[in-house]
Amino acid sequence: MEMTRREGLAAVLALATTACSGNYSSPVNSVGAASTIDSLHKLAKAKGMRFGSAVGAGHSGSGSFRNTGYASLLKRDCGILVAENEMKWQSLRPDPLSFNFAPFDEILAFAEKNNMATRGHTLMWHRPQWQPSWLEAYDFGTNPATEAARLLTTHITTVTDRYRGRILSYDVVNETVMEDSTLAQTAISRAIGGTETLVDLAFQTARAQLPDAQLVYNDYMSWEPGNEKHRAGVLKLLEGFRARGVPVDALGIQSHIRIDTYDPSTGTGPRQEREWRKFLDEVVAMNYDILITEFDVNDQALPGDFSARDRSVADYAKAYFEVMLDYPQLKDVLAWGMCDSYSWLQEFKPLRTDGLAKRACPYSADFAPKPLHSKLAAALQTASAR
Ligand code: 9MR
Repeated sequence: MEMTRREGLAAVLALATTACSGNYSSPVNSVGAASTIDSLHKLAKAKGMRFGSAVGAGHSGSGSFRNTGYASLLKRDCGILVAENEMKWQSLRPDPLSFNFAPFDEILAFAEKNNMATRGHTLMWHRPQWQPSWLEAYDFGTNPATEAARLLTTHITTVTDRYRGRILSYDVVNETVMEDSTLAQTAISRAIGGTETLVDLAFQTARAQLPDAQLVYNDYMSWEPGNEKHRAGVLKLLEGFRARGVPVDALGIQSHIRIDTYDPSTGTGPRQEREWRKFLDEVVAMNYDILITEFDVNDQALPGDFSARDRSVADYAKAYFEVMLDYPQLKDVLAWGMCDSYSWLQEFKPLRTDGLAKRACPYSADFAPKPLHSKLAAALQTASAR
């Protein structure tokens, strides 16, 4: 994506601002020259944490390890990666019998070559629209519960066997709680006799395979108004896991935080900080660890001006990280992409009404670090060690 003149100017201004604060001391137009930009992973590591990002296995013009400019950002800032799509059933399972491992294998090879860890996302994204179409249309036969269990456990054992010792943290189940707090239903959950039965079996199978791995339930309940029922549903699911003795170690908090409405008094968007802390308190009181698995900032409602927008996005994120980093149970922070150009949010409706691109990630289209990058660095620098 080409940078407009206005965006170029904003990048230069942003650089001037951050250069004054002493964080950046070299030109940022060339990734290679920007060697003095703080490494977010290095800052995280000093606190006993890790910083990372999603990455793809697509062509060299996408958010892929094949994109040399993008790969440079990953090498600078990340100690852990996650495949944006390549481990999902949609990518891994073209049909009921085969596995297409090649794209994910390439991501893992890139991570290992660069001494980065890799997370597994996800062994079951439990929403009908995100299942492969063959699975939603599948004929489970005369013993549907048995066939559903066989399909699920075969999938989980095959994947975890293949990556044994190389992937130590999995989003075993992703998004099974609906925004109205009920549990999602799919063809496979109906066949097996209910959503709880399905997700419990997923975690039990993963634990039997990997006694020492971190098993995560991952979801997008967030701190903005409107998430109350979603949060309540997630708490109920987590309570149920504990009551039934299901082996779940952590809650993955996706952290797609969003500025849906613009509040001129704060210059950013509304959030329910008190309620959000209460939610996190309840999660950790049940002895779950927490992770930030998919961080980005949807700036959809902010006025268009780039430099003001970048500051608002960064301020909103700073407020979020101030809360999150208060919890010593948080050790891993992963962004859902490092560069605006390749963010899923560019396609996610509603788009901005002014037609401009969203500025959701730590780096702009030309790989220049934005205020979001320096605020993340500052947040990690002031975090307590864990
Ligand atoms: O960013 C991902 C996008 O490229 C895919 O088209 C989409 C469907 O597979 O999934 C997006 O990633 C999602 C993640 O896997 C789960 N949480 C929400 C993410 C954004 O939709």
